[in-house]
Amino acid sequence: MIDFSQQLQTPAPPTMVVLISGSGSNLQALIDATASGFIPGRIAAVISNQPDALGLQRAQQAGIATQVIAHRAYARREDFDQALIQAIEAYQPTLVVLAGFMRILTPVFVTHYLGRLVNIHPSLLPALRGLHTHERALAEGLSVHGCSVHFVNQELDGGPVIMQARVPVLPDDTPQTLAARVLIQEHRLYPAVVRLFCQGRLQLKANTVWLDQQRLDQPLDLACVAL
Ligand code: NHR
Ligand code: GAR
Repeated sequence: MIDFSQQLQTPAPPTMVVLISGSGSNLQALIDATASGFIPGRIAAVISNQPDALGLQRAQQAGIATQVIAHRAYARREDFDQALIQAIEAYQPTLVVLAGFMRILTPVFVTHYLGRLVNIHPSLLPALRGLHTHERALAEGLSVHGCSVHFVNQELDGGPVIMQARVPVLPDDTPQTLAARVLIQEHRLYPAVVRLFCQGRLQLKANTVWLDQQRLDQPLDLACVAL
């Protein structure tokens, strides 16, 4: 007797939990990309550390479960991170996505989700780690700026970079005009990376990114990948 049951079971689609702190425009790009089928996965929940984050409304509009875990309610960072882990675990996600999430995560959190935790950062890492990247890009007189998606490890904004997108810095740029130009690319970049992850093509091994079972020796460039 031949057993066909394995073939008949279609694998469950990858599940994501998205962490936000603010407007959630990157979240919206991910919602749209899952709705269209570009990302073969589903967003199970959106969690914010800020009770008034606009992104919570975007999630509700899309019928996605939301939760607020206010960091202010916790005396220690580790306590906040434990509460976050507990909330996330209810969804058993394949991937945890930081999308404009503004709290530094402690080793207990990063270790728990190592290899399935990604962040989008508004600079061409390793340049301009930390905050206020657009101001600093202008102050340093950079002619090229952009955004990066990386696996999160213990080193703040220091995890291995998966993919980047570049934008020119223009003569009359202000931090606001530059941020807006970068954000347009973020909304293309993040779905592209999350799609690869959900397709099972991305892995973190020994602090290195692997794509299709091959080590990446430099970040992918959004402009050069076939989507
Ligand atoms: N956590 C770890 N461990 N590693 C990373 O690479 C992380 C992270 C948490 C968030 C996003 C990051 C960014 O892309 C991110 C990457 C917040 C801060 C920060 O200083 C820095 C970097 C990032 C996010 N946060 C202040 C804090 O005390 C709070 C600032 C605020 O609330 O406005 O946590 O840029
Ligand atoms: C984005 O530019 C993102 O790269 C940046 O905050 C913005 C969030 O926008 N992230 C960080 O600076 C992380 N520290 P969004 O809430 O509209 O997605």
